[in-house]
Amino acid sequence: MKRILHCADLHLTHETGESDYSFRVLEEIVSLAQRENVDFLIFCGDTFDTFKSAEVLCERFRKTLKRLYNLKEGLFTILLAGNHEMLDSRDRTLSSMDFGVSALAEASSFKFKLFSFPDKELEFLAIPHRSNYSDYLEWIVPEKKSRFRLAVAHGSIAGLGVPVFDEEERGSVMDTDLFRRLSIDYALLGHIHTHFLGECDGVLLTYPGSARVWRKGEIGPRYVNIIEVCEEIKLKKVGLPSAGEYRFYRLPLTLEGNLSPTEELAESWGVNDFIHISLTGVVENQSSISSLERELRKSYEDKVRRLEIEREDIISREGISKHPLAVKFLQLWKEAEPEPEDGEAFKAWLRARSLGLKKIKERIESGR
Ligand SMILES: [Mn+2]
Repeated sequence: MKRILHCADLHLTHETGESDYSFRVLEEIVSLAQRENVDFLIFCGDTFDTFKSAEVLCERFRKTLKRLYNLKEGLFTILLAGNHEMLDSRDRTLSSMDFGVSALAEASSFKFKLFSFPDKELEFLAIPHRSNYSDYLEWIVPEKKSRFRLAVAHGSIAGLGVPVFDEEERGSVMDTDLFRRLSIDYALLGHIHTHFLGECDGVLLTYPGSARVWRKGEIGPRYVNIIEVCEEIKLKKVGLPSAGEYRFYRLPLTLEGNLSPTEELAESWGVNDFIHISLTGVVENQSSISSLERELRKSYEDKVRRLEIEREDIISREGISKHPLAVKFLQLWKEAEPEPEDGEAFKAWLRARSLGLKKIKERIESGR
């Protein structure tokens, strides 16, 4: 039985603030590779956030991997270039650097490359990232000789229903026909930051998702795939606690600028989490907001990796609560109060106050 650790989109960065965090996740991946006794460690693209990050962090990366080779004889590692390693590269290539990997796969050297391990009954077809793969019909790929052929690639897949995050993820699309045509049994992919496992035309495809929280909105645990190859191919996703989670809260304020009673904050938070709070609502004056923000920072800043408090969604309008429209609205709103135990209804009710007051503010200001 052979074992593979498949990770992607780690986005190691040299920028202060996230650099040590991103490396803690790499260290966890290396420890996991050791614990799972893997034969192959595959970095499926966007391992570095930019070309510059790859340059700055190359040595630190090599040193982090080094202990693995000492422990596992015959370990084979592939570092596949994604779109991010090409950012700001200005035609320079990764091959001028020593990452300490068994194979570096980038588009400047080849469109694809086959790595065969006949004794292990498997082969990898590495397809480094490109903006366009439409010439794949002309590729002359050697016939499959091993029992299993696995693709290692970085891009989106057309028509697979993979949840796409933004325009960047939508780019550089591969056709599933490419995998079928190249006799791929299993495609190990990077680029999409959400874990995904699917099948198309008999080809299994998987994205581990980003190995760390790279941007706002990447909710849920971060994963790598551990793949076992024996009679068949088995996959398990393994969580990365050091990556933490991204958690977003929209907290409605009262007219006086206090927090409304909502769910208990911080109950489920971990030390590696990125907490993003957006304060929202119509308030009488802004002055109380600064002290509220200070209070939130004091209570939670040391408990998590990163705390971001956003105030853009707050609208202030002095004396709004005295306006006849608002008085009437707030009276009706108060009458509709659901039981606080009815969590969702209660949140919706708090939201209704903000929305109603916003509308009233607009009316007052337009002079209607
Ligand atoms: Mn990425």
